Amino acid sequence: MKALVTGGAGFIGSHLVDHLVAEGLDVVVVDNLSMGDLHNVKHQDEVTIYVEDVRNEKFMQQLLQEERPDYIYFLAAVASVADSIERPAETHSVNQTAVFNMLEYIRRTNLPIKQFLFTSSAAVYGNLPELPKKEDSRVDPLSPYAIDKYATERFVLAYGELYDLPTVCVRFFNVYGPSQNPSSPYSGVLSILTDCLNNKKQFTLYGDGSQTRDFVYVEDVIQALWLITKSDTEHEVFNIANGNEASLNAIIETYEKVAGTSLQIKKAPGREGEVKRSVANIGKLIKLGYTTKWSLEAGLSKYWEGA
Ligand code: UD2
Repeated sequence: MKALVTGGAGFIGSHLVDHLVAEGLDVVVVDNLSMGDLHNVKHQDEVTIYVEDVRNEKFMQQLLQEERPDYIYFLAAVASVADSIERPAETHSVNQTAVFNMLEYIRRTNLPIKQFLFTSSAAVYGNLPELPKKEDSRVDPLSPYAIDKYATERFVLAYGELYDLPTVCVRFFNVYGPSQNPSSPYSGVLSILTDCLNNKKQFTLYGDGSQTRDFVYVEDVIQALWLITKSDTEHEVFNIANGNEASLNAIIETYEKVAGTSLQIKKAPGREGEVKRSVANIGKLIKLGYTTKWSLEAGLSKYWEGA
């Protein structure tokens, strides 16, 4: 069995690649290294890596013909709401057009695949008050990023139904863990907190810290992705989260305890378009056998150990 992972040198992608290699699959990675890093890929001698952009349609078509993957995990994305607001056309070309082009090519050429998994985001839910978010909760995508993710989900599912393709979508909540790049102000807050605690840097807290998030350790995310693959599920959407709501203040307090050091905090106004509360219902995943192995404290301890 062979798996193609786009974005396989990125944060979540590289953890997925490790897992797929351990499961005995042949793994092919496409990554343009815009956020990813080849050092993230542990078993480079066992993985075929193409440093390429998923927007290079000709290249991607040739790759599919030559490699003929059974499983396709589409993780390549500009994973930033703020970027999508600043550069909507460019982020659209990655977050939607590249995925659409691949699906269309698979349809036109009848390429046999076992699963096409698209990674979407909790961003699709926007700021509506219903909590916890279920996969069939109302959506309210507010940014180009969220609109691209939601619209692409719909393409992926419609292609699945209309052309009998084995497609599935996941919505990541706030994923954290080793290899998450802290270099941009829009990087995951836990990668920034780790960097600040480790290097005695000042942390900018946007808002009063009462905003909540559902943080899920990357190993649990990989567990979820693999369960979805093994279950041969089709035409479904799954939340991938921990199922617990924690405020940023509580997270900071827990992380300070874990790290045994205190954070220097500078307060700043809340970010525009910020989601106030976020937590997932993970019942659908649990039905597939998902059990969260990492509480926030355990995940933070493990993350801190390696930092
Ligand atoms: C997450 C996703 C984003 C999108 C969005 C949908 C990540 C990294 N981002 O954004 O891609 O799917 O959910 O709603 O998972 N914060 C600070 N200081 C900092 C950085 C962040 O106070 O230096 C705050 C930030 O204002 C927010 C919280 O920490 O309230 C989490 O921020 P984040 O960027 O990690 O994730 P989020 O939920 O905004």
